[in-house]
Amino acid sequence: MASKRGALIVLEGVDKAGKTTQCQKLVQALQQSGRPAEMMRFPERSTTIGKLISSYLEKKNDLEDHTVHLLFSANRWELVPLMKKKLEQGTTLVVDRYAFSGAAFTSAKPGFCLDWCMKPDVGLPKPDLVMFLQLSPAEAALRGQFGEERYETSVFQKAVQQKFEQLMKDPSVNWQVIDASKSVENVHKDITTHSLNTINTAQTVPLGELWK
Ligand code: ADP
Ligand code: FDM
Ligand code: MG
Repeated sequence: MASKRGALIVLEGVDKAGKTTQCQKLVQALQQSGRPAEMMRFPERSTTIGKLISSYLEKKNDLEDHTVHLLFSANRWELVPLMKKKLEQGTTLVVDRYAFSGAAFTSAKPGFCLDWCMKPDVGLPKPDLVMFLQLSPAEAALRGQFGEERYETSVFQKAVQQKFEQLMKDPSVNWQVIDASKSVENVHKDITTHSLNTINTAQTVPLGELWK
């Protein structure tokens, strides 16, 4: 019997949009309703590559810009066998950032084009749904100060937002823009509705390949 695969669901958005909060709530809600679900995040800081990335983000070491871009991508590729296994077993994966952050953040740096930045992630498992948590810089500022990590400045975040907007024009990806300015509970309701629809339809179509 062909068992039903899980769905690959990604949350993207700028700093403080509520990605981590909502990934956790979605996984909890899916599990409570009897649907196998697990959270993943990128970067996954626990691997050897992830530790290099983490210390780069914490500004404990510097890495050349192309090099760190390829490490972020490698950090996704190293998790692909596990992701595929879980999806095949019927577990829905709820992922906090993915290749879209990869392309948006690096291409916001001087001297990088979006096209080059997307290349290393071509062929990754394609998300069945990518929800972009939309929040204005003013509203994000109300949620607290920027942290100490690399990229956490308003100028850079605005450039990243513009790159996300370019990526969202790609009709080969199932983008849903979510109004992240609502309350945690109301954002959760919107995200749950989209996710349940996707979990049902993912069972009838094979997992795709990103940007191919
Ligand atoms: P991200 O992972 O996108 O950076 P977080 O989930 O860490 O965002 O949330 C950033 C901050 O904003 C946290 O303090 C969180 O409690 C708060 N927050 C998250 N969602 C909302 C919301 N809908 N309304 C108000 N505050 C929120
Ligand atoms: N980031 C994340 C990248 O620059 N490239 C990537 O491929 C990914 C997945 O890492 F500033 C950046 C985005 C953000 C940081 O922060 C991760 P969080 O708070 O762990 O999401
Ligand atoms: Mg987060």
